[in-house]
Amino acid sequence: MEDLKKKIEEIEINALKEIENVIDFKKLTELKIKYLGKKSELFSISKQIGNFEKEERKEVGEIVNKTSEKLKLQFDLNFKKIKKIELEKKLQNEKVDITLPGEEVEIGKLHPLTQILNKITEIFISLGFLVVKGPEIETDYYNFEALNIPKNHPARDTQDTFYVEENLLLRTQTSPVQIRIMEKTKPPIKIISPGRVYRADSIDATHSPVFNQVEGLLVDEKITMANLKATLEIFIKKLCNKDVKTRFRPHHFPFTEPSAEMDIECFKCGGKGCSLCKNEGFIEILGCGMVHPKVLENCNINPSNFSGFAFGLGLERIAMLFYDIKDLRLFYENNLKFLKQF
Ligand code: 2NL
Repeated sequence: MEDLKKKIEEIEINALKEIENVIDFKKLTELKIKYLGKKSELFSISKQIGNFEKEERKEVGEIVNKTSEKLKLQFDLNFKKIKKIELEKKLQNEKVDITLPGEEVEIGKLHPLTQILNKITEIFISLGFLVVKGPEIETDYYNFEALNIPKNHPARDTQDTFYVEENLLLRTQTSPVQIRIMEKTKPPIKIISPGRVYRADSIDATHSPVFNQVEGLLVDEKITMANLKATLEIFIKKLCNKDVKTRFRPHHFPFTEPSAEMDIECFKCGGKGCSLCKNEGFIEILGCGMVHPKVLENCNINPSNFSGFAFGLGLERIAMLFYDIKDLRLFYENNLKFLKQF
């Protein structure tokens, strides 16, 4: 009995000594099996407890339990120590040097055409207009017929318009979007319709088969040319951020009557005459007019009760003027050297 007690004490002392400085996971696991596993001395002693007298059984049992608890505790402590060391190692490896210079993130920006479009859109929204979009493939009816463009008009020629089928074409202006709105909306109507339009042109410095247009339309009771002029003058002042002289020249469009083109005083020479305005002193900005009564009728709006004005401008043309760009192709080439300037 006393021998056994001594034996257990020895096991404890040896084990604690052997465990003490082990901080290797594999080694510690092996030692745990050696001292506490199914083949350990302590386990085989606990198996023999049954052979002792009742009194001794209790005593030996307590000692075996106490020792194995003590060893378990020491193993746990060491395993924790190993975990902590490993975490510290990991953190050390992942340490970030916050004194290193940062990597520059290149910030993109909006395309010059988008910048101009956003500015135009914001101005008309501030005046109470809604922005509407529509299909780029249109029927002959919405692109021409409803707009009072006669069958023999040159714009309808296959030389000028891209046809998909006999009756389907790529829209040549965004007016069809507005026709669709007028068909299903009772005035007042106050809208602008920006978007891509198509013409069968060859590409050069001032022509492209695809370009962008912004059209506007206002229909209500008692709308006159005075409303047209006031609205477009406010628009151009806001776009140029200053008081600009305007000029309305008579013109002809099949869908407006009367029709006009609006010019602004040349911002390069201030009206004296230069290369930009071709010695005119004025630069053409947009086309406009009072919506033709036939167009209103086509949309089931009675021209005796309602009238309206409309206008259309080419986005690329405006952008070229404002940024002094001589070749429209630059807008479509995605050359960063060009785009970064805006
Ligand atoms: C241009 C200028 C213009 C319109 C577009 C329009 C739209 C409807 C009814 C009447 Cl739904 N007019 N749009 C009006 C005047 C000029 O565009 O240079 N176009 C070839």
